[in-house]
Order: sequence, then C-alpha cells, then structure tokens
Amino acid sequence: MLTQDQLKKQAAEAALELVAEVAGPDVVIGVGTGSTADLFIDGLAAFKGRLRGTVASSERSAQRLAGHGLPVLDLNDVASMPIYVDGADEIDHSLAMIKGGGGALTREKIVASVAERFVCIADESKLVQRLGRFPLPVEIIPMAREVVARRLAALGGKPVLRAGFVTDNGNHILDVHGLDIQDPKGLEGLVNDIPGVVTCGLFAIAGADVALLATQQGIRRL
Ligand code: ABF
Repeated sequence: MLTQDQLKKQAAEAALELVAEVAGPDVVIGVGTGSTADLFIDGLAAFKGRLRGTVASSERSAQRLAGHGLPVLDLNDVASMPIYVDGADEIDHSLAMIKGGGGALTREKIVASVAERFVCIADESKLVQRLGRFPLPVEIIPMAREVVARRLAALGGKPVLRAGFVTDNGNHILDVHGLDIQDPKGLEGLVNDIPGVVTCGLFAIAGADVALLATQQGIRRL
C-alpha cells in the first residue's frame, strides 16, 4: 500500500518525464505550489543547466527552486512555456479544478495562462465527481472583504476569512464552504465579476490539459 506521499512523488516523477521530452537551453518550465509541486521541484533539480529556467507561482516555490540552483525568472521576461506543472485541491473528470488551498491561486492562474499545457499532478484522492467539497478559495482585496462575502453568500456559499493569512500579493482569502457547483465555468465567471475579487480558485474556464493521477495501481492519465 503506497502512502499519500509516495503517490504524490510518483505523480511528480511522471511530470518530470514530460519535462525531459521538452527540456532545452531556451525552455522555461512553469512551476506550481504545494506539497506535490515541492516533490516536482526537488526532481527538477536534475535539469539544472538543461533549461533556460523556471517561473514560480509563489515565493515558497521560488525559494525552493533557487535552493536547487535553478534559475527563477520574472514572468515579464518570458513569452511562452511548453508546460506548467502544479497540484490541485480537487480535479474533476473534465479536468476542471479547485485550487488555492496553499494560498497561491492568483500567481498559479497567471503562470498557467502563459503555458501551452497545464499538467496537473496529484494523488488519486483529489479526483472527484463534482467540485466543491473542498471550500472554494477566493483571493480578495482586503477593503472589499465584507461586500464580496455578502455576494458569495448570495450565491449560496458560506465564506470564511482565512485567519492570519496574507497572500504573496498582499491580499486576503475567503474560503467559501457549502457551494453546490453544478456549473464550474459559470460559477467561475460569476465570482470573477464580483468587484474586489482578485482570483477565484475555480480553474474551469481554463482547466488542466493533462492530469497525472497517482493510484495504487500506477499513474492514471486523464
Ligand atoms: C497548489 O497545490 C494549490 O493550488 C493547491 O491548493 C495545492 C495542492 O496541494 P498539495 O499538492 O499539497 O495537495 O497548486
């Protein structure tokens, strides 16, 4: 029986095989945030000197990448990336995701938007029939907290301020419980349009392109 950590490591290793297929001196790899992404970062160290560099989705990942001697580039200096590799809190069979449990959803969505392919790496526990059991993270401008919370409640959610947390961008996060997400793309659009919302943790309008899910029977590719 593989532990969850061993499963995460297998998913990370499967993504590193995709890196090997695209690696080159001009190639930049987009890198996500979280414990699965951390395992990917540790394996990416083997590509030092074989890539132009990386773009990180958080200060946490940037520091880990730099710790391995991998160049961490400013996204403004990068026009394209073949792949962005990141975890998720939930992913459904259409490859729509809930992300943001690690609080990095804004930069994750930005960096992912520049990559040609979003490769989601996760252990099998993240695969769900319907998104929403995991509370939906929404990054907000602090002065808009209550007005956004009222609007999210009107959508059927129960928003809870993530206590004592400030994002890399200096913003706050509302974790929205109890949403019945029948239309992930539609809800993502509604939340995006609320003044004061910086990023909605639904990655449905632009979901993953590939999911490498580690199971007890091996890697399941969606
Ligand atoms: C990050 O990965 C976040 O969006 C998401 O919350 C997290 C999943 O964390 P883990 O890989 O530790 O389960 O991209």
